[in-house]
Amino acid sequence: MKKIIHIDMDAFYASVEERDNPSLRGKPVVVGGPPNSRAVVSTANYIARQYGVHSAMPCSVAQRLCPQAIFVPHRFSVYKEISGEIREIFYEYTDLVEPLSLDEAYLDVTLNKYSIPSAIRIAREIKEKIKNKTQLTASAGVAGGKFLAKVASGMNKPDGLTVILPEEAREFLLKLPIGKFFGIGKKTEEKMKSLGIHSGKELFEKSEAELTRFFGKMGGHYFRIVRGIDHSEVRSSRMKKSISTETTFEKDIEDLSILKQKLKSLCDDLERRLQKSNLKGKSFVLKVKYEDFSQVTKSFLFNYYVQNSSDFFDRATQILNSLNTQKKVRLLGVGLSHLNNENQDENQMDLFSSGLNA
Ligand code: TTP
Ligand code: MG
Repeated sequence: MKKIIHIDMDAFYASVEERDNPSLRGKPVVVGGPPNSRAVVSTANYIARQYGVHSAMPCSVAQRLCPQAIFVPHRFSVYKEISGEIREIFYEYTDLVEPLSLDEAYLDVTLNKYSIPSAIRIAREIKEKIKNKTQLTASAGVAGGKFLAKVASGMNKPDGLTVILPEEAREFLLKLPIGKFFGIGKKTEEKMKSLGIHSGKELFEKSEAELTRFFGKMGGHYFRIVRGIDHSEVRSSRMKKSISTETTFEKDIEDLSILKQKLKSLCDDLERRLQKSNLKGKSFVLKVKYEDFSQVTKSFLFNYYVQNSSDFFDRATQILNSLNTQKKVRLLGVGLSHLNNENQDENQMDLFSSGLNA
């Protein structure tokens, strides 16, 4: 049985702003803006959330819901720095850390650097260290798999520590609303509900064959997670070999200028992913799949590490220009490998082998 911890900072950006500006405390705070603009809310503190303000809502709507809210602009460099600080705390315990965003990560502490047997104790220590180092609170979830750990961390926010023991998992999953299951977004939730599946209980009652018929490959996944079977690995960014993103178009595309626009947004997305994992790479790859499903990948090796879209977009465009223009394009993908984590990789292997020998 694995021991997984999911850590998620509480109202992250907003809490940072309150920390650094005490006059905001006790008031509804919205990070994003300016108010009355088309900009969206990045996050709101818990007071503002009581008025219905939430992430991704247009700021104009947020202001209407909560006219007394104080809007503060982002300070990404500060959030990134804090994110680095909390990751260092995680790495004290294990290198098996999978960050999901600046404020959130999975940790596999089954084997950990201090050989602490209790994942609950580690979670408590990590929360305390985060508090001491950053003056911010985090919520933690502890369970035998990633999915349950993530649900758990959201259950007692803020400053929560929620444990789902293996013997409690079954009952917990049966009661869980269907939209809270991992891999079930808004669309799938609707589809589940139209099939009469509103919670884990009804999901549990469906056969694997039935679920596969309705949901394809994901059917098997839903069948397993509702039974508490969740073997997905914590994938350490320190071990990542490449970072990539791709998109299949709703309609095959012929027009080169449209393809270039798509390529631009893919490159921007790749940049975001690289920044999120704090990684850079040297080998750029463009993947193109055509309407007849034939596929080409072309790569270009930089002699320095790149992370920004502006560094690799021109190169990507050149590659795209050099390709077959007769066929319509079904899918575009971009990626970077030769990442600047390769030495860390070796360190990790060392730590692991000594850990296992101990
Ligand atoms: P979350 O962890 O989703 O939210 P949160 O930390 O603000 O609140 P909670 O206590 O519920 O965890 O996201 C972390 C940060 O990511 C958040 O502070 C701001 C940013 N963010 C956006 O910029 N846009 C978004 O749509 C979301 C969801 C988050
Ligand atoms: Mg959070």
